[in-house]
Amino acid sequence: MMSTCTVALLQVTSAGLDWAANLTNNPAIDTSQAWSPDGTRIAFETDRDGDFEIYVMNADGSGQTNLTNNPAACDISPTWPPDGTQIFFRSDRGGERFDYKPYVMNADGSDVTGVG
Ligand SMILES: [Ca+2]
Repeated sequence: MMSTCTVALLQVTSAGLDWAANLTNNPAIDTSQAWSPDGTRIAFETDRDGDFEIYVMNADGSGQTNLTNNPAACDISPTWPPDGTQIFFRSDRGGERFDYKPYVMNADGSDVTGVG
């Protein structure tokens, strides 16, 4: 499935797609994987719902959870701060399509806040 978000994801690499496909076992594009600082969880972006969202899963691929759950925006590029309590990501939810701004949320997807 190619969503409109996909067109803007120039950073997607074939290596990243292969890696994510093996672990998530999902035909959608799963990429931008980011390990939590304690090595127990992996955040990633996926268009499996027809729109890019930030998901998190356990290191063995179990417990895949949609954190951003916002079908009106592209949510991409998750990263963890050193304490692992939050996830930073980029989203165009605040303005024009593909005008990505930085956001942060708790690691469970709550309290999404714009950064800067
Ligand atoms: Ca989204």
